[in-house]
Amino acid sequence: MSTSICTTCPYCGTGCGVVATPNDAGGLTVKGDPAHPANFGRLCSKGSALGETDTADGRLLAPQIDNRPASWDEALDLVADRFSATIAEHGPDSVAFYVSGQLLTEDYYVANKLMKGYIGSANIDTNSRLCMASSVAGHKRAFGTDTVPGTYEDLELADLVILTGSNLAWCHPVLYQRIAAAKAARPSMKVVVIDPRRTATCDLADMHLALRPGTDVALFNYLLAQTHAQGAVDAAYVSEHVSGFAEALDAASSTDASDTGLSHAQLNAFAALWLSRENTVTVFSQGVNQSDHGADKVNAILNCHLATGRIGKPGCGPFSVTGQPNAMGGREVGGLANMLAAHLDIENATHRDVVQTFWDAPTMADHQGLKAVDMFQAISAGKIKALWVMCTNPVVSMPDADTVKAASKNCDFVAVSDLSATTDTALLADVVLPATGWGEKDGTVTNSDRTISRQRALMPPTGQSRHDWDIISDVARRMGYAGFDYQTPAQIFREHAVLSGLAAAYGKDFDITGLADISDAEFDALRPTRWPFRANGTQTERFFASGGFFTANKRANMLPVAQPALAEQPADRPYRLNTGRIRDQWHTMSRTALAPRLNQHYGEPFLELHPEDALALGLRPADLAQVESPFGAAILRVLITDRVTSGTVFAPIHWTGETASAGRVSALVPPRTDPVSGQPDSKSAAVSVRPFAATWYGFAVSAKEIAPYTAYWAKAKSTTGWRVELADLATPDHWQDYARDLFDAPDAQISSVTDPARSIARVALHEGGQLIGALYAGPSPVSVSRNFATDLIGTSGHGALAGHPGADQPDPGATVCACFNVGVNTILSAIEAGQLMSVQAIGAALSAGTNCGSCKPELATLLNSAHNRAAAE
Ligand SMILES: Nc1nc2c(c(=O)[nH]1)N[C@H]1C(S)=C(S)[C@@H](COP(=O)(O)OP(=O)(O)OC[C@H]3O[C@@H](n4cnc5c(=O)[nH]c(N)nc54)[C@H](O)[C@@H]3O)O[C@H]1N2
Ligand SMILES: Nc1nc2c(c(=O)[nH]1)N[C@H]1C(S)=C(S)[C@@H](COP(=O)(O)OP(=O)(O)OC[C@H]3O[C@@H](n4cnc5c(=O)[nH]c(N)nc54)[C@H](O)[C@@H]3O)O[C@H]1N2
Ligand code: SF4
Ligand SMILES: [Mo]
Repeated sequence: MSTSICTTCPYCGTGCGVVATPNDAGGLTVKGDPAHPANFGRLCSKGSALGETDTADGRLLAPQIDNRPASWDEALDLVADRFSATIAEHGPDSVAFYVSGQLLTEDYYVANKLMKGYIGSANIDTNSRLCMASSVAGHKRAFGTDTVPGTYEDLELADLVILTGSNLAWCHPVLYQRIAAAKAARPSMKVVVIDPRRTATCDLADMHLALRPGTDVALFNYLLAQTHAQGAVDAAYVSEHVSGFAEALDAASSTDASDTGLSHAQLNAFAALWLSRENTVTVFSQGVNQSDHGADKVNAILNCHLATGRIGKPGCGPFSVTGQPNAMGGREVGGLANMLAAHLDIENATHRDVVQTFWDAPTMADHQGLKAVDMFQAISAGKIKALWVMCTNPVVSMPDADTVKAASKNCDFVAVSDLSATTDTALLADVVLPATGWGEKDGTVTNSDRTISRQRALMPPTGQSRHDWDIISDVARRMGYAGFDYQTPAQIFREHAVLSGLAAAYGKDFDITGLADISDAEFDALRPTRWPFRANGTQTERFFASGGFFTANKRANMLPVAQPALAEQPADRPYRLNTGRIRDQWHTMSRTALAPRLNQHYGEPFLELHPEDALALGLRPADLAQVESPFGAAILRVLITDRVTSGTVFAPIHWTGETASAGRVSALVPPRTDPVSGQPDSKSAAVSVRPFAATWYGFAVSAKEIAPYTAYWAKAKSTTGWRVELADLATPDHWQDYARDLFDAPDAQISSVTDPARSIARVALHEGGQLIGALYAGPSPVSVSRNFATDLIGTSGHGALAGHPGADQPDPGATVCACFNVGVNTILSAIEAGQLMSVQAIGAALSAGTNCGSCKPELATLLNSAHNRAAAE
């Protein structure tokens, strides 16, 4: 009998507790931890697939130098030597670390200590710059420190939940489910979704405000002005605890709410809800943060909560939800280039002294380092000559990604710590260091509501991989620095906890001194703990209900914020490109794409396009679109839908050079940032869209991975091998030869049906009586049943040339429920046949939606569309 181990999901900032049990097959059985306060046993589709993604597939097993295996000694010496030599010759600011909100707190702490205290530069920035920087800046301006005042429980206690710029149903599915359950139990609770796009989250909404993108300030300024006009300001709270009310109100009153594009009726109804419900939580995320005025958007929201005193009380507060599992922990250790450890300020000489003395550090960075976008520009310009990337894939995720790619290629020295050597970034590195991954590492992460949880090792490291904190400490020692003699994560955690006490003495919020002398055994057993957790044992659930802000006068600041003028779309790039996430993939897919069932929801990069725009552009369903901006280009499958408004398009961020020929959408995004936070605006690139002039389209299934060289391809791991979408600008002369080449199967037996005149070809390849590959090609997007063809691989391949199941085997269609692999056609026919009226009824009939529940919003949409159709008939 294997014992179960409690750990934490490595994906979103919800920070769900997971109970993992190694099974006899060498894998893991994963369940939600019923005792964890983030999820109380729930998991979403990504969390429930952790057992499948935790594989040695694709893992880098030993360090690599210039693409050849090397010993740890050689690799670490090289990193240490190149950093030391660069610093000696060009100074500390000629080197940089680019790190990640997916590092554990202990890894992050050591990286920050090495750069800021020993190398003496603040050129350490993190992918949280692309993610949370505007919220951090907004919090600091309003509260004096980067504090998230509320807790998850507030989402359930609220009478009104406003979700703005957040697709919670897909991005924080368990929080969405918690709200959905609370609303079901207490229907008087209302939900408003503010998003230019009609997302899956809208299924829970009593009101969806599809505001014109980039007009959140106008909307929240309107709300503030209305709050005042209707006499709903909490005068006592404002007079005791807030500065800047009059100026903020002035700015709000002179804002034109019509900028939002919403009708008077919508605006009034929104204000009426807000005014009628004292207990309000406003959840915000990337639709707010990723903007060239993201910090102002944040402060516009905070202003409304401060003016009404709706903060820090049960069921009340502004709530910035973190994206990555340890975005919050990264902020605690000061992983951003403009922060010091433990929420201390890098501009403050006293704070710097405190940290330098505590670290016994030889030096201390005395000015801010370069923020992510500036950092890669400095690399481009040759000012930064040595870069170490840890736990992030900037060649895919940074704006202006092609320039980042060129910069990474041309930089004198690049080291990458990752699980795999084939990420787009690792491919360009001089040295790739194999890090241990989830399931192998030990340490802590902090989620969106300040709860610190343990990630625990479930198995030994894969190959020769080592923990990030250990790799960093080893390089530090090789650079000749004392102070990195760490043996365990517990030791690092204790140091971090002691430092938090010094910060608390300087009036900071982050205080975990209650854990400062935790023993190794207690660290091992640590249960989820919310900070602050002070040495005297006191904990703070919620901040600021009765003031106590971390500013000099202890008052919060309301800020006058103005809606920037709305940008005109240039005539040659008339579409505004919004980018974001899909339900079953995590970022650059290095882990989620390992689980076939997570690849079935969407199998290739796509572009959501409004029907009117599609008509004007001559794009039909499933055509390919060529999308361009001055910074780059992408080829994406067109998904025609009125979820987006005319003039705007949406593309997911997940596809990379590994998974598609031209799917890196961040290559289209300009390197334009918020001047306050330095966060890039990833949601508003101006792009042109036109049909991609394919002469043929294809779909292939293959037992082994193939490397197509068509102008368009996208590949995904399937249950039987690989599935690949293809298209090209010239049609092959000989389909059989082409197929042999594509599948790299010179000796396979071939059967085919081809019609050269119409560019139609169906080719099946067998080896040893088994189907090893099939290619379906035609002059328009091929309508072969993807699941049917996939299932034939490894069988005799009967029916492969037909490309669809016989009459007795209906095509299940695209997968909606990833847990039970239930397709859209199966669900629609069950709705029709069984007259199912509710999501629960679908669950009872097909099990769909009964495990993780992530597909429930889609089931609801299918029900609605089926019932609308029935009503219309
Ligand atoms: N499945 C999945 N979940 C994830 C992740 C993942 O990769 N996959 N990543 C995690 C991470 S790191 C993060 S940061 C979070 C992000 O979580 P979210 O912020 O919820 O996700 P996004 O899809 O980036 O963007 C949210 C919404 O902002 C909207 N939006 C765009 N422009 C505007 C605007 O001007 N105003 C408003 N109000 N809305 C706008 C978009 O239409 C989009 O629906 O998700 C986390 N969870
Ligand atoms: N256009 C556009 N661009 C965006 C966004 C957007 O909405 N639109 N969102 C932005 C946001 S919010 C974020 S957070 C970023 C995310 O973007 P990235 O951080 O670039 O994406 P990931 O795929 O999560 O990269 C993590 C890498 O770390 C590796 N890894 C996993 N675990 C470990 C570990 O324990 N140690 C080490 N050393 N490596 C590990 C993985 O294999 C992977 O290569 O993307 C940003 N980019
Ligand atoms: S909501 Fe899903 S991805 Fe996020 S922590 Fe929970 S199980 Fe993991
Ligand atoms: Mo993020």
